[in-house]
Amino acid sequence: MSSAASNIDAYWMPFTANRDFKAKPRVITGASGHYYTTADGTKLYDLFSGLWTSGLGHCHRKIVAAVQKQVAELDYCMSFQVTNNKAIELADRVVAMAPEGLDHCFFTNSGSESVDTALKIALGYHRARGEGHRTRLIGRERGYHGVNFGGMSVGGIVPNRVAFSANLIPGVDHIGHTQDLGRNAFSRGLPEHGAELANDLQRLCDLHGGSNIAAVIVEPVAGSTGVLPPPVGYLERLREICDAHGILLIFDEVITAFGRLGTPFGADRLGVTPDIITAAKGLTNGVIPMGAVIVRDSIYDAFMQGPANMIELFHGYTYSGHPVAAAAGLATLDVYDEEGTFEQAAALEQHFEDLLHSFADHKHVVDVRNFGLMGAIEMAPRDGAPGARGGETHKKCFWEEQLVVRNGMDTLQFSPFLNSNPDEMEQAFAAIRRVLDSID
Ligand code: PXG
Repeated sequence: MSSAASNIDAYWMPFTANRDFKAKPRVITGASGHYYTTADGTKLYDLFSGLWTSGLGHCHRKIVAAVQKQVAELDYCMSFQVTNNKAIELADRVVAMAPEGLDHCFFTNSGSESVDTALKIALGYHRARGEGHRTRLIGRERGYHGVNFGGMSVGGIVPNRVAFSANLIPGVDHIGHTQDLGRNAFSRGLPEHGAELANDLQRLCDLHGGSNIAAVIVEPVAGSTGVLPPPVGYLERLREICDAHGILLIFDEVITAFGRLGTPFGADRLGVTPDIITAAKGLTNGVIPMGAVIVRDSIYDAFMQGPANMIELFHGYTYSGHPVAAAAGLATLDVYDEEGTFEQAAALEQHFEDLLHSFADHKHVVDVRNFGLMGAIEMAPRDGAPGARGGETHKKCFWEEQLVVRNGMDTLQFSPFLNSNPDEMEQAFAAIRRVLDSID
């Protein structure tokens, strides 16, 4: 059966209004560089670089070639008890790029799996050190850490949690989010006010006893909730409180790793080093699903005790370190190096910031936020119809301007390619202005 004749109803789409979507589907059939194509040959500019994934553009020749070669050479091998050469090589490359002291890498297949793995490693680490009473996990309101039970529980996106509220994992608490429109609206880069919001972690230490807390997980720049860069001094304060109480600090860098902030990791750009980093997306440029958890030596070493013939961490996935994914990862890291991608991203930042902030005086806009190549334009919701304005913008951009823009409710989110062409970026924002001017 040709794809045109397929019954779209069979496909239950993730994080999508299925009925609304299926009434007029937006189906991509091809991609090259900075553009998608649809079945009728329409080219669309991708202003979200996949889903924060594909900073190098789509179907990069070198990554495609590496995947094709690998799949014909070693398609798969057991991931437990034996391994493959590409996984070993990639782990070594990843830790070489990671902040100093984070020297071990565990592979997963997604951001959600990276987060749940990191939480389990944090709990296991304390237990191995004889501090098994440290069981509490702390997340942050509006945080997004994927959709598995651990990540959903430490996450703070309300609609993702409400249906499962009785089944969230126990022993989790949240610090407050950092958005403060009153003081920080239209900040360029890191907002000036709000370092003190990190003291909310001290409040939870006072409440539970810091010695009962295993780990704190935050996105260094919150992405999914609509791009909330940390206030100046905020992450430093979190680090201090964690150190004072022996709590592990986990940075969920599923979005911010691999160049999105112009540096290998967000930790590099922000000058604060966590104990564990979770990553995915840009690790393979989105070409093959893969995630990674990068940990401090002391964490790995804590597990490497007891009889050497025993498994130290009872955790792993059939596809951990999959050779084809690892080959995609190796090629992606090569291209980042060869093309100077992170420097390209850093050089684009100012122009991106100026384009975003040119919307500051638009009648629908209540805030503009940006850091690195992450940006958001927050619009006021329509009376009685939250999300309608954002949804209409997404659809109009797609159908009338051949532009893919992501909205979370009424906030437009932007994840330009790390190697964007400034003219194309300008044209894309000109198209967004036409759309915003045309809607109520
Ligand atoms: N952590 C963070 C910080 C993420 O951004 C995940 C974990 C989960 O990754 P997986 O691979 O399991 O989806 C993510 C994923 C958005 C958006 O609109 C972002 C994500 C997912 C869906 C939507 O910004 N990021």
